[in-house]
Amino acid sequence: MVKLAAKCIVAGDPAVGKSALVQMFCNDGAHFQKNYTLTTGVELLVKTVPVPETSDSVELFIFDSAGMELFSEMLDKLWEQPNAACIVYDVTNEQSFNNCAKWLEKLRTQTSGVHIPGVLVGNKTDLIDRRVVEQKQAQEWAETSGLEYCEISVKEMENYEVPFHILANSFHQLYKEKVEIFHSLVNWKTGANQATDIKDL
Ligand SMILES: Nc1nc2c(ncn2[C@@H]2O[C@H](COP(=O)(O)OP(=O)(O)OP(=O)(O)O)[C@@H](O)[C@H]2O)c(=O)[nH]1
Ligand SMILES: [Mg+2]
Repeated sequence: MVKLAAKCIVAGDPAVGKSALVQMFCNDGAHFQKNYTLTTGVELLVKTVPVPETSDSVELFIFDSAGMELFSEMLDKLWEQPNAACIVYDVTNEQSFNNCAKWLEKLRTQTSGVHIPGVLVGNKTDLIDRRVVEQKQAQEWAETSGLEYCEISVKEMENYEVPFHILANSFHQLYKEKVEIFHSLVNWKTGANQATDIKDL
């Protein structure tokens, strides 16, 4: 049984539903934040996510960040060295989708080129008549940007767990790959030593 810990940044424009999503996920669907309370810095929430078909788990340290520029400029220090990223937009707000590129860029400056698992989340799918960002368009952008993609409605409690499960699974997968590389290096080194011993006989 392995217990991993990952720092997960939640980013995106103001009022797209980041805090509503994080609260809903961490409260196991117990509460939907109907009123908008602007986040002015970062709120840290912690939740352990089990990895399917294993006895392993990932403890997610979720950093729910302010979307408003005035506050988001102060986030650099808090965003240092993330292990996973969740970029949220509102499917009824085109600007919030276009700005995802800016959020991704901001996140990438924190990872110094190291690949981290990321997911693009289209929220508020319950507002069917007001939708302006099509799924296909967002999915294509996510793919070309190296992100997973999902659509959710926090209000309707639809798929609100999916982004964090995707991130936990991807983080766990990366961990397994690193362990395999480590084992193959150890085996290679042991094999190389044995070959040297035989040669020395
Ligand atoms: N219709 C609908 N409204 C939602 C949904 N998710 C969140 N909201 C509403 O959107 C508003 C903004 O939500 P927040 O979670 O506070 O937004 P935020 O992204 O954290 O905003 P900042 O903290 O300013 O960056 C609130 O009134 C929420 O109730 C959803 O799935 N559907
Ligand atoms: Mg917020």
